[in-house]
Amino acid sequence: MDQLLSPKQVAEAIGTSESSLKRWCDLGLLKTVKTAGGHRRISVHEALRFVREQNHAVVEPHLLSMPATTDRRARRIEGSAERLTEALLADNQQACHAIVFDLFLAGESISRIFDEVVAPAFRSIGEKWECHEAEVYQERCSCQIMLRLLHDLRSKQVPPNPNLVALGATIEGDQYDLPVTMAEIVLRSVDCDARLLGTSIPFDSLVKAVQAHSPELVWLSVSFIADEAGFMEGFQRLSTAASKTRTAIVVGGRALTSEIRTRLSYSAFCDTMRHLEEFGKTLRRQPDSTPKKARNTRKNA
Ligand code: B12
Repeated sequence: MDQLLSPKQVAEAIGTSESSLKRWCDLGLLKTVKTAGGHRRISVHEALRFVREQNHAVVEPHLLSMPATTDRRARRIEGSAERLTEALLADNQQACHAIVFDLFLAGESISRIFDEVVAPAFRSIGEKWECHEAEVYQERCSCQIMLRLLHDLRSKQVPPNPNLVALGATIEGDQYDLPVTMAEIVLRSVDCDARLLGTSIPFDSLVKAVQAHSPELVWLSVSFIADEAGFMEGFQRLSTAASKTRTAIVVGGRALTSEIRTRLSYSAFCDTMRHLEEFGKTLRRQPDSTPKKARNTRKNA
């Protein structure tokens, strides 16, 4: 269950007075719940949402269950990818958390943090590995650190609305779990109940998941294609199943070259997490009564 804080604790976390905080609660800027004794309480998710949206400084991050800030530069996107690369290669989990969570607290969109900080850091680790400047164990260890960080970030998000279900996966043979996990978090940031099924899932099993859950959306992250012909056939089966359940298919990932894409049938291709965020927002705008019908026209990007 989400941890609950008193108005005094939230006020201390952001360096303001308890009376100001209570006034913001009265104005409805912060949602509160009441204890059995009638006292107001604020969930950590809600406090974080407020801090991000209202651009409040956080002076005592630990009160919001956040890692301590390392330095003020960490609140800017510029230079963060380089700092993250260093911290990952040095196996410094604490510094990695601070870099990402500082940007999160500063109100940066999750998609921007992923596209402009995390992805470039891994690109740079890939280049260093290629030039023998980084060891394989450092690359693997960096993935582990980032996965833990992503799970932590996900746990800090406001729980999404359960009416808009999205399922995500990578296909059989594709072990790249960072981008597919990032997509889950990005979709949850736009109030989509995104659930990552996992990595390396055969198409036939994905078809069964679509039939069983009838999700609004399926996202696939494609970083590696082992067998192109098999991929094409499997994708076609998924696409057929998705059109029956009126499920949109969103694809992305480094292995989807423009040549491969022209032969696939999907609802949207996204180059970046930012594109996915924008696409996710449009799903929310569909009328509730006919959430899937309106998106039933498929177009290739
Ligand atoms: C980590 C890693 C691995 C790990 C992954 C482990 C894990 N748990 O995820 C493992 C060990 C599997 C691996 C294996 C290999 N790897 Co590797 N790997 C990487 C590395 C360093 C990072 C990948 C990553 O996660 N990046 C972070 C993500 C978030 O960034 P991204 O993929 O660019 O995603 C962004 C966009 O593409 C987009 N996006 C991606 N997916 C989706 C999905 C949706 C829905 C949307 C909207 C958007 C979207 O948004 C993201 C954020 O902007 C890359 C370097 C690089 N350039 O990325 C090499 C890299 C991809 N690997 C490479 C190689 C060579 C290999 C191996 C062949 C090595 C080997 N000899 O065994 C094997 C291939 C095995 C295989 N079957 O795939 C090369 C590929 C070169 C090429 N020309 O294809 C790279 C580029 C390294 C290099 N510089 O040489 N690798």
